[in-house]
Amino acid sequence: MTEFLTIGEPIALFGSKEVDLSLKDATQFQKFLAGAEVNVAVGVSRLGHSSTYISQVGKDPFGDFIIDALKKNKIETALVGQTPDYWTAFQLKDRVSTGDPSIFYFRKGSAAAHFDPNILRNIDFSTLKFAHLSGIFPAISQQACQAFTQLIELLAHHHIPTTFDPNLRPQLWESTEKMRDTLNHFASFATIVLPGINEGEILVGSRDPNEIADFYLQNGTATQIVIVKLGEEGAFIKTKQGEAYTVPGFHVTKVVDTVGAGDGFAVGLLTGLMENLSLKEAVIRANAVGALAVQSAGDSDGYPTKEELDTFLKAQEVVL
Ligand code: KDG
Repeated sequence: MTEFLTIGEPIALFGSKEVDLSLKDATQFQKFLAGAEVNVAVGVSRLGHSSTYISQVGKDPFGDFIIDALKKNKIETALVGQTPDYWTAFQLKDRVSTGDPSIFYFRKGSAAAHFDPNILRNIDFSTLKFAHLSGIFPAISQQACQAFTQLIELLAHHHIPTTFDPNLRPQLWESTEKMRDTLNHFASFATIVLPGINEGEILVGSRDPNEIADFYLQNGTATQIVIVKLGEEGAFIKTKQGEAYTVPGFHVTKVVDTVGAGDGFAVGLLTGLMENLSLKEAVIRANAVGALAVQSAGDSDGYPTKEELDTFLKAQEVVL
């Protein structure tokens, strides 16, 4: 009985504490909860909305750590299976003074990749206001991709609006063409499509936000809104009704870690819409959560509580 639902692969993340040292040489790591979709569940829950996460972890210390972390973040774990047959995924991330960190995954054949589709039978759709989907889960295995398709059908059947973040992970796909065709197909079922500008270039073949938006608005009968994430520049929004505008982002002076900003954007947007903010206000909140996210080391550690968000917006002289 929650307002929000997402499905994904959770990952135990070991973030290096040593700035500008390669993963080969780093010796000091801090453990975090990670995974694009779980990040969104954490942020949604932190802003006071009940949230369900669907996945499967191993019966191993990382799996226990993840279930514990979900519970600490008040996320419903009834639909997180735990299997003794496969390991939970983990990843290493270095710490850089500028740009994006490098990430090394240990996830092939993971417990989530062997997701048990029977878990989907126990979803309670009755109180759901939104579901968030990303292009990572269908990329991790054929089995996950089939379950993802099944979930999309169930969500459509229950008329649950969905956001879709392509979240390109080329290393998980057999080819760029397969990635592009599959993700554009899944995007066509989403109410709101959330590509980043660089992802748009790969998926649509254009860096023009308007052209990217037009592609997705024409691609899917379900798609009502496309929001192209422009990083620090903010976001370009276009609706099926033909409304189009850019909402500028917030300037951040000290970036600690860029990973998790896109998921933070989804957090702000989804919670804003669940609280009946206008689309423009929800995107301002999305930019704010994205800006707060990059100021902390873990993926989701910078996501704000309602109070922290209000303080940030007040300091920026924004009233929502
Ligand atoms: O968006 C953040 C993710 O990149 C990170 O948490 C790990 O899910 C992950 C992935 O596949 O990259």
